[in-house]
Amino acid sequence: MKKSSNPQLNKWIDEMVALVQPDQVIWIDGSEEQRQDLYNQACDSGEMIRLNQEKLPGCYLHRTAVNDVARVEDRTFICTREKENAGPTNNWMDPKEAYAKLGKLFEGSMKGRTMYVIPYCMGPIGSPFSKVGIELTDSIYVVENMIIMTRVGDAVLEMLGDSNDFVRGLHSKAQLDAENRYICHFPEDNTIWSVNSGYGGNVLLGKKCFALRIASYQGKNEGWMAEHMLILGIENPQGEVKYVAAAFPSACGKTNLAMLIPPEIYKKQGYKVWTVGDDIAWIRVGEDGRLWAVNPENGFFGVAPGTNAKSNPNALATTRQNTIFTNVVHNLEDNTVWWEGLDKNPPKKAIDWKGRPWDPDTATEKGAHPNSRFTASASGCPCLSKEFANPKGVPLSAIIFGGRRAKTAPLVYQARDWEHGVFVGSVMASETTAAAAGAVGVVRRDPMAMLPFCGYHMGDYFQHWLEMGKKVGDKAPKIFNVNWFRTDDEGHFIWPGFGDNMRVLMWILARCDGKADAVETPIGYEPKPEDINVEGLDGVTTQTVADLLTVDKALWREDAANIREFYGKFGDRLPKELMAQLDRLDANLQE
Ligand code: GTP
Ligand code: SPV
Ligand code: MN
Repeated sequence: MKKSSNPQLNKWIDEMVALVQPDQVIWIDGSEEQRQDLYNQACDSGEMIRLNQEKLPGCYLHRTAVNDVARVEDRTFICTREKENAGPTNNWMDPKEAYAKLGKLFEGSMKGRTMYVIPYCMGPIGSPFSKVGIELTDSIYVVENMIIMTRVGDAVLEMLGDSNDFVRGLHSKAQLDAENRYICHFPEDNTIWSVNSGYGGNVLLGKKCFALRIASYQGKNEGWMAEHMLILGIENPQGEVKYVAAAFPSACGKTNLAMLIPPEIYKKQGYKVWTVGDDIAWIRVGEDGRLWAVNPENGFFGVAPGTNAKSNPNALATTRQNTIFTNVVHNLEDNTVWWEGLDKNPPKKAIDWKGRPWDPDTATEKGAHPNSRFTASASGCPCLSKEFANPKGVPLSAIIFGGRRAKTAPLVYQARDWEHGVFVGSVMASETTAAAAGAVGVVRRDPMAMLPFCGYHMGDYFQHWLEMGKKVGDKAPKIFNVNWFRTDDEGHFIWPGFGDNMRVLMWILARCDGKADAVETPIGYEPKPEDINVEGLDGVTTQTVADLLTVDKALWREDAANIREFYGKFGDRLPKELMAQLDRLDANLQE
């Protein structure tokens, strides 16, 4: 059974085996043979369904338990020894109590089951910036997802060698008991324990648990940043590529922006967009003193509904091979998949995400869960950047924040400088989505889109942002805020979004190059409406853009009051620079 020559790793695995008591232990070696063998087993047991291999080669369908379809923020804990260090925005549990409580739930939870040992690497294998994790799990679904989302297998063990520097992740589906579902992080022990769930964000421990919650803590201590950001490159007709990173909350458009196809007016000039990442960025100061971003993942765990040949042809193409679909509609007519917003032809013979026969003509419920997802390999993405696996990453020209705001936030504005930009990120607000369990459409503060993912005190996190800015000085990326989601009185989105977001990116890049003007407003710099190109848009004019850029002072005053209340939570751990920024906003709004 023992396959590693790393004594610390072996010792930990022995302890975990004694706790969960599996019938056998299998090490994931990264071979295609083992991967196929596990798919076969999962299809035999019914855990996965093999889809039409002519239309969707290498593709599978999985349905989770109906009460286990999204991240569970109220059951997610940061277990620091001092409560204060988890901060006011995280749930906290004493590590001793958490180990004891979850230990009971883990005890014997793998009896009669196989435990898989997944050695995985976040970032390209061998890069000094990459980090190793080991996930122990009793779920083949988790194994197959981790194989797509990360780099796994023997090569990772080789990279780890005898080092003790790896994140210890333990996951068991246990009984999938929602009442005893816990996702606990022990940043001071490099450890993650997740029990009683089988849903992506709760169980693919390399993703949100490690690459954001644990890594944000590591980054603070080691002088780098782990952020909930997409990374994309925009190539101009001369072949020069500029990179931007953007932080939007869950289900607010990162995958879509990362895979954007430029509108015709830009395409014909020769502009191209390249995807480096769609969810997570690890950001460091490079040798040239600029900020460089790496995508630590190796695949995309994307929202299925709304993905179609018009909104996101690149994402759709990415999912046509070697993809696991979770909680979408099973199209029995040709053994493929369907979801709301794929096309206007829902299958007549189908099974819904709950596993029940589903007829689009009589159905009263959606066929696919709003948070149904695809797990697709980056290698299948037609617009994958050639820098995707560059261990140095890509240099950032701009950082963009954004969320879903029906009113208040304008289409785009620029922060006056880094410090103001940190303020803009820290006061981000967005309507909640189906990516997390709980109410949908409620506006909440979600600083830097990291509210559910920051592994330490959010006040210290803001301070870390300020310090990173000091390190890069005038080489810092310019900071912007966008909102694709303003609505009219009937609740329809005004801005066309998707590929047309390129029009806003073009102003952002022009600002970075010092080639575009701006208008100073109480909240920051805005474009002149005529500087957002609307050529070729149907029904959207420069006047529409002007409307999307309005700053309603009354609404903003309400927002500022709400920000002050939010800031109050952080007490003396809120950097004074941010309070000064808020005072300045208040003053600007009184004028
Ligand atoms: P996570 O994977 O949860 O982190 O989500 P994400 O930020 O990658 O969001 P994604 O790109 O998957 O988009 C989520 C939803 O927002 C989908 O239903 C999209 O169709 C919709 N969406 C994305 N971009 C736009 C846009 O520009 N305008 C509008 N109106 N909707 C958008
Ligand atoms: C998100 O919710 O931001 C996601 C999906 O990217 S999950 O991996 O479930 O967190
Ligand atoms: Mn995400």
